[in-house]
Parts: sequence; structure tokens; C-alpha cells
Amino acid sequence: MAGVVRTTDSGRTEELPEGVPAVASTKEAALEEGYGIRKPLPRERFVDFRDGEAKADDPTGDQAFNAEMRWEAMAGKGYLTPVGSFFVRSHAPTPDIDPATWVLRVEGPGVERPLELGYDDLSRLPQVSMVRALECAGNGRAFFEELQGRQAEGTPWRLGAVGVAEWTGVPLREVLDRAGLKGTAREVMLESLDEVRMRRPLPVEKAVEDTLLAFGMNGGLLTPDHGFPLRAVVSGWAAVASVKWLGRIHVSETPLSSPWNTDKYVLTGGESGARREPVTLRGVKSALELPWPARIPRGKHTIHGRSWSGFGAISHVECSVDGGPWRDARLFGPNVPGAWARWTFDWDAMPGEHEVRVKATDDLGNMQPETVPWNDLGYLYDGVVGHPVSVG
Ligand SMILES: Nc1nc2c(c(=O)[nH]1)N[C@H]1C(S)=C(S)[C@@H](COP(=O)(O)O)O[C@H]1N2
Ligand SMILES: [Mo]
Repeated sequence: MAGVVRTTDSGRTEELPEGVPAVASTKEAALEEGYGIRKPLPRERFVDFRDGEAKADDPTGDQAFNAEMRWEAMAGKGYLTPVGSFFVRSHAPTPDIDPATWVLRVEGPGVERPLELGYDDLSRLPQVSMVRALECAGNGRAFFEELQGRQAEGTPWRLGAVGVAEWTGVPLREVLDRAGLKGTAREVMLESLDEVRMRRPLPVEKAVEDTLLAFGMNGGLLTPDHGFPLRAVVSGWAAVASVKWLGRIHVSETPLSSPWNTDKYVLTGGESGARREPVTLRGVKSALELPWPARIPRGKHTIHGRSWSGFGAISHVECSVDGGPWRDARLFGPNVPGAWARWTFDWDAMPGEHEVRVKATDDLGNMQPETVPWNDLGYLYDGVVGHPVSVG
């Protein structure tokens, strides 16, 4: 068998020696060599946290696995986020997984018959496609510092840790049914093959309702950084639940825990006090398709943006300039529940420094709040934010 070929972020191609294990990249190696994400991260499309100041703030090197989409990359784009612009959030380097030897194991006391499915077995099961957003629980974390003066630990994303794709795969329900899901089954732990062996439990109800095991993204195969050969897509939940590089699914009859729902990705501090509630559903949010900060010429503009909700479709979007009256934006195009809606509003921009604020409401009446209660790890910042726009 030929060695595994991979492309580094500088565009260099390298061949790994024969006989490397399926998971070849370690965090240590990635840090030494300066990469962790495989796709190119052109500066015009991504904030690369390995740059300058951000790097100095990152003693563990975790930022080598994060790339934030620049919102201006969505300007003039269609409904879906192109794979080449989709944010990446990993906790270890993108692994090399050979689909020829890869298997998905489904086991545990919650199923009658353990299963082992290869890549070909999986592609013979009933398939569906669904358009959904993935958004990191920490998207917007920078605003705790920028708007509330209190820095939360973790990647300082502004609004670009979100994207919408068409995911194709097999409903998790189909796989669980084939393993003989028991009536007593309670939780479904999704486990990964990357170096951190990420694992996060889902209630069995959510697992069978609409969770997808995706092997396709935007009409092509999933790419390595986004979970090839197989990832979960958990609708409406913070994307930490959407485990990439799946290798095992464990079904229990009792509640399950792992560091990923007890230590990380939990709401602690602030109003939630001593409780450590796992982050699940996302709120309502909005972004302008403009650089941060933006600079535009004076005069009439049609400003574009998108709003999204973990609960449903977007029903209403309003914009305000410099604290002035809220004006309705015009929604257009698809508005898939759990994905996003595009909109525009017209602005006759006068010279000077301005702030544009957007407030969206979903079809269940959830509205973006003015402020967001603090939590120690800086999750779920879904408040209204002022986008700085310099007009001149
Ligand atoms: N195996 C594995 N799955 C993972 C992660 C990871 O580090 N390892 N990161 C999670 C987090 S925190 C997010 S936000 C999403 C990011 O998905 P993306 O990189 O495809 O945008 O993947 C989730 N799934
Ligand atoms: Mo995340």
C-alpha cells in the first residue's frame, strides 16, 4: 500500500512512511511542524489564531486547530458556506483515516446486537440530506471581554465559528435500529478517533429524532478537517455534540459522562452557579457580511447579513445604526429551520465612525437579548453586538 499523502497548511505535500497507524498526527508533532488543520487557510477567508498576538496568548498550542471564518467571505455567496470557507474547531490535529480499514462499532447494554459497519456497509444504508448550521459553543466569546470587560478562557471567536452546509448521510436511528435498540436505552455516546478521543453523550430521544451520521458535505465527501470518513450532525445543538471522525457508538441504559460534558462545554459560574450544566441548544444570532471592523464609502448601501437559531427558522430581523430606531431587514431566499436566513437592509451612510446592530427573532419567539449572562468558559454569547463601520 502506498504511503498516506497529506497537504500541510503551507500547501506542501508530504508522504508519510508506510505502515503508519490510521491516526497519524499527534498534537506534539502538529505543534512542532506548525499545522493541525489540513485545508488551506487563506488570510482573506480565515482568522488564523496562530498569528501574532493570539499566538502569544496560547501556551498550549490549541489554536493550531482553530480557524475562524471571516464574515466578508460570505458576501455575495449563496445559502451554503463553501467547504473552503467553513470554520474549523478541533482539539487535536486532523487525523489520517483510511476508509478501507475504518469501522464504526455500535455496542453497549442499550442494544441487542453489537454491530461493526465498514465504509461500504454504511453507504448501503438509507441516506438523507439535510441543510443545517454548525456553530461552536464558544462563538462570540470575544464579546464577553469586548462588551463586558471580562475575559473568558478559550478561543476569542467573534462571529465566524458558524457555517451552514448540506450534510448527507445515514440517520443515526437507522444504525441504532439495526443494532436492536432496546426500549430501556438511555444515552448514546459518540466517540472519535482523533488524538483527544472526543466523546459526548446524547439522550436517546435526540439521537433517534434527527441526528445524522454524515459522510457528505455540500455534495462532496466530507473532507479530513470536517470529520472524514464520518461525523455526527446534531441539529440545533452547539457543534461540540457533532463529533467528527467517529469510531464507536456506545449505547447505555444509564446516564453517561465524559470530560466533554462534565468539565468542558459546561455552563459554570455566573447565574448557573455551582451547577455544571452541559451546553446543548444554541440561541439566536446574527452577523453582517462585512469585515470586522468594516470600512465603506459614504452614500447608499445595501448591507447583507445572516441570522440563525438553534430552535427553528428566523421570522424577523431588525437593524439599528448608532442606537437609532430599529428598522426591519428584508429576509430573502431559503430559511431552513436550524440553518440560517439571509437578509438585507438599506443604509445611507454618513461619514464617521458607526455601529450597526442586528436583532433577530425566530419562529418560536426567541429574540437576541441585549446582554448575555456571564459563564466562566464563555459559551453561548448570543446577544446583540455593535459591528464597527467606518464611513469615509
Ligand atoms: N472528534 C472531534 N470532534 C469534534 C471536535 C474535536 O475536536 N474532535 N470539535 C467539536 C467542536 S468544539 C466543534 S465547534 C465542531 C467543529 O466542526 P468543524 O471543524 O467541522 O467546523 O466539531 C466538534 N467535533
Ligand atoms: Mo466548538
